[in-house]
Amino acid sequence: MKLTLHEVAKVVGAKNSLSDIDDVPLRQAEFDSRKIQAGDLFVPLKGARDGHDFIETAFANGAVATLSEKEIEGRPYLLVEDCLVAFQALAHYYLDKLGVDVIAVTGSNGKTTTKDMIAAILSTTYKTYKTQGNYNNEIGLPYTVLHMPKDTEKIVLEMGQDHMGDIELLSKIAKPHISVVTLIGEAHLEFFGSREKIAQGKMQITAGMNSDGILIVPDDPIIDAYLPENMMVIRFGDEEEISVQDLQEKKDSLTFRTSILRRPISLPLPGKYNATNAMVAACVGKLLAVEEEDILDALANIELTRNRTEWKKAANGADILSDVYNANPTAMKLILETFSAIPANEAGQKIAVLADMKELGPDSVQMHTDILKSLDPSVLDQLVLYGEDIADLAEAASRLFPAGSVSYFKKNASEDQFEDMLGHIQTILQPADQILLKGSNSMNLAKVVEELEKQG
Ligand code: 2GN
Repeated sequence: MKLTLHEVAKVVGAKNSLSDIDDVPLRQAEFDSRKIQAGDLFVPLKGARDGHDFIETAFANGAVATLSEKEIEGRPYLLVEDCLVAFQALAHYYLDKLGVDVIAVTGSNGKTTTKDMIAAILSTTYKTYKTQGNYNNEIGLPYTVLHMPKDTEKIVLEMGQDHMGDIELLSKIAKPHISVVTLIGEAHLEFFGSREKIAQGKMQITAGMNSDGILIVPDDPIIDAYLPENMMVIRFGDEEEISVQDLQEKKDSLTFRTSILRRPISLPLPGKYNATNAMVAACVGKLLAVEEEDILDALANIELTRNRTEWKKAANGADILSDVYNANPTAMKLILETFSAIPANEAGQKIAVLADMKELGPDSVQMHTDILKSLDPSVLDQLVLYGEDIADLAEAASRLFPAGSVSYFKKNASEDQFEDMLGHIQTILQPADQILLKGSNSMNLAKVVEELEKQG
């Protein structure tokens, strides 16, 4: 990070005096005290727990300073009204300071794939950085920005929405030059209530754009009402100038033509939606003057980061919400809230499979048990808990839920009931169900998802 402490103080409007504090260069900004290294700035955010409780751990791990909403004795800190607002202001400033060109991507499915494809194409020609994992919300986006290398020229930012207004905020922080909306999804998989609302929320991606902005959107008429008049709009789809033609699909690859490029595009991925994603990515490449040769090369060799928070389908038809990326109490509460807010399918159950969150320190068992507040017996039909520190949660939940709806499977140094858990899930999972899976990477829930996808 190319920022010093006093520079940050100015940007966030620190209310305390810095006369006794050295203006040191900052290495990185972190909100999870487990990630703090020597020279970092700690940003205490309110998640499942208040980050201010972990300020001392952050200093023990090497932080040189912290943001704080309250006064602190004996440690360098910057007093601010709201640490999240300060964090976002800092990201906004940093993009501007480094003069980075911003490409924003939103959409229901395929935003991660499209983001990866755009980044792969731009990387052939420019120093390019992109959103990592699912860091696409009001915390993840500023985090991504502050973690980009100092020589970044183009940044491809994924923007997710959980509530109306989320994308407006992200767009105003990032001020995109080019924005892509990949798809307006199905209302039953998001909790906006209607496709109109989903469309409206996504189209707020223009909120932070100027008249030199370029918006790339599907031909879906649902967005017609939200098209901006003060910037260039490019539409893609079967009846548009930019469309997928002569699509040839094989088992795990495809080729197609599009008016954007002279030669056909080859992709080592199946699925018509991937052709559309690649076409849109090629379009961004063209707009930013990447050679056709480089665009084709990048797409032919594309490697996707597995998105672990998108909806998937089980072989029996059930909807899977798989999220095994962030192992912390906040992420677990957030995903439970998201999952619980989505209406169940007709005659379908809602099943939550939760596994241990690792490295939570001495209060780990308590932090697992606190998850109880996010478990609603009137919403969740089945609860499957797996691990060691999660055992007390299983105990507490079985008192709250109807008999037979909570099951616990052990995993500790001497015993692992993984196969029993998998068998149990396969037994209870019906075609109309929705199932959430969440836990630390090392708990291997990814394997459960994989099995559910291929079973039968
Ligand atoms: O959902 S997120 O993961 N998110 C990140 C951004 O992109 C999108 C997804 C998310 C995570 C969000 Cl949105 C917000 C927050 Cl605040 C977090 C987050 O990191 N939360 C964390 C905690 C909470 N609540 S990380 C973390 C690690 N911490 C425990 C609590 C916690 C480890 C820890 C354990 C013990 C001590 C200190 C830290 C300790 N110190 N014990 N005694 N002294």
